[in-house]
Amino acid sequence: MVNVIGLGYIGLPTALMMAAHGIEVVGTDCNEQLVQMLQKGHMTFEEKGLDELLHRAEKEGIEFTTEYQVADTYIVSVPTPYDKFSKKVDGSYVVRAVQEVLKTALKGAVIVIESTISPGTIDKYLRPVIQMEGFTVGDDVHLVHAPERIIPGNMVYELIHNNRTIGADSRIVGERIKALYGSFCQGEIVVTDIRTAEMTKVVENTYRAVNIAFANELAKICRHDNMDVYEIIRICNMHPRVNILQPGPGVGGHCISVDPWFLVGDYPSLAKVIDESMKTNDGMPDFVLNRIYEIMKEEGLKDIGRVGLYGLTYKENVDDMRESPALQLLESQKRHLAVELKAYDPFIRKDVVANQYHDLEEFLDAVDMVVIMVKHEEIKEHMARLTDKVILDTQNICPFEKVYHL
Ligand code: SAJ
Repeated sequence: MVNVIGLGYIGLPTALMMAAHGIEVVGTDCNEQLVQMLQKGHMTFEEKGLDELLHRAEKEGIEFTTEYQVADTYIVSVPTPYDKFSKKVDGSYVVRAVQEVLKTALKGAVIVIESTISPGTIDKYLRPVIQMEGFTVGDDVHLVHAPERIIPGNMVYELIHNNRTIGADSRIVGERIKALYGSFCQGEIVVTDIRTAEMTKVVENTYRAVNIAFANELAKICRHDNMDVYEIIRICNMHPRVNILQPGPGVGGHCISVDPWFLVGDYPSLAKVIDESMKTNDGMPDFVLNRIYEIMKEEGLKDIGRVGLYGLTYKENVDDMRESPALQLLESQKRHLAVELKAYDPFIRKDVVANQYHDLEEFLDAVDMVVIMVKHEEIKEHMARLTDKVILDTQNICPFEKVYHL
């Protein structure tokens, strides 16, 4: 039986996917409200295809509880927040989850860590904790790192089709977990050692962060001399060995905006390119703020209260606001004691910022300038409603002739 610990953005889809493929799964989470919702058959966040997967998993008998189960396999997918000052990962949730697992684990059980951790965490923290509890790694329990790779917005598809990495101390344990993931994963599953698996996860996200930073830097260079960064990237990408990502208002989410800092934190004198890239990305919300002021001046707009941000989530078509560039921009504005901009996001139903609207029409009626922060499908479908607005399009989706860009 597989006990999935932590039913958030990664643990829940993984638990559902395994159950839907005939594996006996119990999902455990300390949040009682969340567990109750799942027990009643309600999804806890919005993601394409997950409702249907929940129903399939329910039919196969998945259970949700706040209790750790007696099991031979555990998948730990609890949060790993990071400290913004030290740039180090806070592994305390993972440590606590593993300590709890030890209380119920069958002899020889495998504890699979899916949570993103900084390279070396398993050696530095988890092995000693397990030993301190009186257990022997490799005999009483086994450790595996199977970093998740799915992208919010396309999780169900990617769970099935992405290649995966399994880091284990021994081939036998690695193959056992490979077979478990192979029950639903059609991609190639590579078995390697734990340190390599930890590093690959962070390196993958760092590669993307550096590539986005390059695009953001190009956007700034092009702004300086009035060149079209999108056209330049488009043409460069026609070269067979060039693949530049897109500039944007900043990098959000819990991964690409966070993981590369682990390398900077652990190797400060070596990780120079990564450090600069992260600073470039982190500076983008302020760059957008400056663009707003420049454009307001150019257009003779005086009232900052009639400027609105479209989109509060960290990217399109998800309801996740972690490290979102829009929130960073509003925070920065607040620090400068400025009147906060108006804001609207179709995915955010609770009030999370001042001057927030919950209806697109009302939002548009209340503003003269719209800053497109996120390219949700909704705004693409209602583009015609923006014809009488001054537009700063940070996502390059607006087809009008007169549009301001980054
Ligand atoms: N972004 C840009 N320009 C781009 C692409 C993205 O500015 O060309 C921005 C997005 O708007 C967003 C941020 O970057 O704010 C990150 O979005 P994303 O779609 O690139 O990635 P995430 O954070 O949703 O998911 C990433 C994925 N990692 C990689 O692609 C290497 C996913 O596969 C991982 O599972 C996930 O991190 C994770 O949990 O680690």
